[in-house]
Amino acid sequence: MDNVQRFREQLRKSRYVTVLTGAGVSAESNIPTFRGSGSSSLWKNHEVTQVASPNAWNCDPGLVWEFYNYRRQMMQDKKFNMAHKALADLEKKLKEQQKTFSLITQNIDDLHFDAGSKNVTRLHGSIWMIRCAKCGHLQKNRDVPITPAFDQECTGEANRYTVDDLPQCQQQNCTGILRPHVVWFGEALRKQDINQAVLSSQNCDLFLVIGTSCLVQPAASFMQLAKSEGAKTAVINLEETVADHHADFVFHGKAGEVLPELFQ
Ligand code: BJW
Ligand code: ZN
Repeated sequence: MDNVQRFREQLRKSRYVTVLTGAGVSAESNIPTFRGSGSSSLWKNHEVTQVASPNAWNCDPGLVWEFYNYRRQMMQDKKFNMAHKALADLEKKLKEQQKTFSLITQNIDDLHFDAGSKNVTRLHGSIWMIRCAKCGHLQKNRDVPITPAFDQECTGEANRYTVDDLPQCQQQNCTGILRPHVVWFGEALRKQDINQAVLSSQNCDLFLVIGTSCLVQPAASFMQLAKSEGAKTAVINLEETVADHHADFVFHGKAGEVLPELFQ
């Protein structure tokens, strides 16, 4: 039996499947990854991980908003791809068989939802939600530009925007500014999201790791957690990752091509 057949057999036997996805799943929708080939680690000469940080927010929230306004503009018309679709179809099929499917994603683009996935935990938030940096009030928002002030060409220039240019909280007596509802390095993930991810990692019998470099914690540790509780594990990635040598199955290739074949 070849590896694909062995995997399909494992999938058929499994009663609880948990999937962790990362930026690679959206790469075929033309959303750049953070690391690895084809990634864009620089934006206007700023390291992406430096602009997307609590420190940048404290120093120059206008620059951070210029970056997220650019990302929202870039993502607003992106469509889900064959990888998202294969995962949504798998969830539907397992549900019909009274089995359980959990999807944990590090992606902020919401494309899993667009493809029809239901049981999704967004570990790093959503680019289409904003929250008050002061009172925490959370809301959906798809405005592009985020305020009229951002309807101009990106420059990445420091201190270009003033507080008046930024989106303001509309809650009574709150003077806070609104920020993207995403998780930056050094920030805590939401407790309920971590709890959900831990539970579905511990309880599954098959754990799939798709399109993530497995370098960012705590997401990177969920596969080990699943494995330590007895789950079989599989890595699907374009390139080799640090998780490969811990996995029972490794498939190198584009998620949009590999997943439909594996889930046949
Ligand atoms: C394809 C493909 C195709 C391409 N098909 N594949 C323990 C030890 C050490 C450090 C820490 C620790 N615990 C916490 C930390 C600190 C930190 C961390 O992990 N640092 C590491 C770098 C070491 N973690 C945190 O700060 C987290 N907070 C936390 O844990 O709080 C408590 C705490 C804090 C501090 C210390 C201790 C505890 C928060 C992490 C937040 C991550 N935020 C970002 C930005 C989100 C917002 C935004 O987008 O603007 O999330 S960073 C970025 O990385 C983004 C991603 O979700 C995340 C993961 O990236 P991902 O998805 O893996 O993408 P890539 O680009 O890395 O990989 C893409 C992969 O796809 C590649 O492998 C390609 O080959 C592949 N690929 N095309 C299949 N077609
Ligand atoms: Zn507020």
